[in-house]
Amino acid sequence: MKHILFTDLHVGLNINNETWYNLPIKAVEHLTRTARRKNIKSIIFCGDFYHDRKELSVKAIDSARIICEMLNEFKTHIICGNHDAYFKNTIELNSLQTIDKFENITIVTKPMVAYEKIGLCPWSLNYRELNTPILMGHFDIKDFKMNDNTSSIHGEDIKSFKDYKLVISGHFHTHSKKGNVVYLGNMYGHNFNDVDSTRGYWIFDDESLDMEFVEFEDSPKFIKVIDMDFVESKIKGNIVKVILTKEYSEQNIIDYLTKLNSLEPLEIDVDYSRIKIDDVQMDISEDINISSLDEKQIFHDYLDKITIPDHLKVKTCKKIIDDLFTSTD
Ligand SMILES: [Mn+2]
Repeated sequence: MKHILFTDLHVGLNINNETWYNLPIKAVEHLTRTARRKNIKSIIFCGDFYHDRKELSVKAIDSARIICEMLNEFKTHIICGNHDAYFKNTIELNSLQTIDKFENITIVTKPMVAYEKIGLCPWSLNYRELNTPILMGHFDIKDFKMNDNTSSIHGEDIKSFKDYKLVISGHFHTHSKKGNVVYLGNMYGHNFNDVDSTRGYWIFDDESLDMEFVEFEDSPKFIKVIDMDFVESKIKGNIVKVILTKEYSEQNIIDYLTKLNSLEPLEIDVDYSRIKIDDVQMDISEDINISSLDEKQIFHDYLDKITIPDHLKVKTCKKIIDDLFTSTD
């Protein structure tokens, strides 16, 4: 039998932004279309349906309703993840109660067996009683990739799962595989830890244990642009972080950002903090006694020797220095 597997929707992520409410809806539209086309009857979700553990916005609840109405066309299991639970170490109080009213959707808040061979286990509960060849859940296992840059250092040992033929998990958002354990990876990147990576969902055959990846392309990508070096086709609809490492004139930066904006990114964020200002070599002969110089004069000399950005005037800078000295007199 075939199933569609997906995980970590995090409905309600980036609470004030319409795109982020539409994204999980578009993602589920995509996978339900695939299920219909391939005549797949079962959908299993591996945890973290909602994003915020403490409170849900009206918009998040409404997005969840739209998503569940689509999933209800199939036999769907939604496993409770850590983000769905109010407390860290127990899922007793969880937000999935808001979607526990659809005829064909089973909310998994206790370990259970589905289709005779698949054990389903929510966050923080004991899976060991599930004597099935396949185990799915929301597990915290050591030494797996958490995102594109870091791996988990805490969590359970992979050896605890050795009795299962295959373990499939949500929780870490980057896809990875080690031994008999597979982390699915989420449907779309959530932040700049997810730069340039491919995201989507899986078609799983519970007899052959084959997993086929289906990319969900219709999501904003996180793109980093260093200085002014960018590929025009990568900007549209994406979240762009421009990291400036060199000095540019104000006009230069305005022209550049206007050009970038005309390519219709979803968001642009400019990081000015990494601009390198060249070390200034003061040419002071050894026989000058600095302490004898006027402090104001030292600043003026300094300003004469350095190259300041085009949009600043040396004269204005000197005036500011003078004013500072006057005000502290
Ligand atoms: Mn998650």
